[in-house]
Amino acid sequence: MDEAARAVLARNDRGGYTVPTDRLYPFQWNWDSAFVAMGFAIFDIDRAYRELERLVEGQWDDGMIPHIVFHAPSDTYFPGPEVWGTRHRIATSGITQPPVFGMALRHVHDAAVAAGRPDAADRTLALFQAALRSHRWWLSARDPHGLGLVSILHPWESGSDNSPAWDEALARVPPTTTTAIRRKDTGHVDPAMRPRDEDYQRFIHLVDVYRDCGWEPARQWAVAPFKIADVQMTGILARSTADLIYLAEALGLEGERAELASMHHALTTGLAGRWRPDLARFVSLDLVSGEDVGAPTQACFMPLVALHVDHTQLQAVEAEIKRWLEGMVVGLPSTAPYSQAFEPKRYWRGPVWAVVNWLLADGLRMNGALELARQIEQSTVSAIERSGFCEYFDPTTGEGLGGDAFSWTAAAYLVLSRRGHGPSAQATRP
Ligand code: 9WN
Repeated sequence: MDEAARAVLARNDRGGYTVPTDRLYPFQWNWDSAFVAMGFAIFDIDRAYRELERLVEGQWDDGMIPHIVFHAPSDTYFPGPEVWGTRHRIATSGITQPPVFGMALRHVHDAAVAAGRPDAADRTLALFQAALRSHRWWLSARDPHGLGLVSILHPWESGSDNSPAWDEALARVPPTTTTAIRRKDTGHVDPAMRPRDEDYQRFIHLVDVYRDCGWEPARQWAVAPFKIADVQMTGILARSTADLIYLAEALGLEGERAELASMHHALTTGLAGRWRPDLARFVSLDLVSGEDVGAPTQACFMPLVALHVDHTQLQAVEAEIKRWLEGMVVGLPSTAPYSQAFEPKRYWRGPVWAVVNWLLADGLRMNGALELARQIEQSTVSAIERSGFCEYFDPTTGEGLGGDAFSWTAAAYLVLSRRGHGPSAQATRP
């Protein structure tokens, strides 16, 4: 399996960057590449750095790291560069994705130092500067009012595209578009598993609106019909900020360390305020309606990757997660099985993603819930061993679904199959 996982990464390598899978996703995706870099770090540190370096080729002058970098043309994906109409020196999308980058950089750096690589400090430093610029962008562009929570302006930014968490907010977005919609995804995989046409109309409506703003953050913020202060995004950003603090210390960058520490304080304070004891989870905030996002999805537990919760919170979260795991062949479902929105095969409305489990297990581990963390990691590894390196899994059957030979599933296998033994099994993170 280990060799097969490496073979998946080799097969999806397009020259220093890795596509998530052939044809369905033929470009470089932001958070996919961060996970992939951590997978590469296990057996090829140079290639791990390359993955992040190639992603940063797409970084905008304002600091944003886009969600897709279109390094080479392909006609098997919609929407392509012509729809985004951005003006970076190489073609990119105009939105971003969860900033796992900082976490990945720390992981790659630690592997490089452990291997005694002489280029570790220089390569880490260049990527650290890119990561810091992107975190500054997050705070200024996506938290202009200082809530300590960063917002998504498009469901694609969340990485959990048609999660029930966005249903109410997305329903307010008109389904009209000036761009002709020519979906390619439903030609590659079963349409019953993918977002519906109506979802795509709203997704593209948002792209039209932001393109008309010239992709200028303040204008987008002012007119955005979809604006959610997201606990998953904020949790991941806060976690990556902690990992950048660790790197600033390792690199002897005191000014940067202090700046990151103040970002970290703001984000963890913002996140802590989103805990809802009656629900035993964290909730996002819809900034258009002013209301909590009540849908029970995996995002509600993601703050654990960044926060040290108290004993009562941890007990409540563990009990809630165990409730979601009841009767499932593989957990954690991306939507609670008791929810009316639960669909075990449809994109982000129930299926299990290996990389989500990777983050959640990390968060549980960091908070001392080692047994539950191990259970989630081992069930992920077993699901992959049974069904292969597919995009995601049906939690009720363990069936592998979506694209196959999927890069981040291979990376998750490489990392998670090594957990449970040795020092990495302990609560290690900042
Ligand atoms: C849109 C590549 C990406 C993942 C996302 C996942 C899916 C794209 C799509 O595929 O999104 O970005 O077209 O469906 O939802 O998390 O990064 O694997």
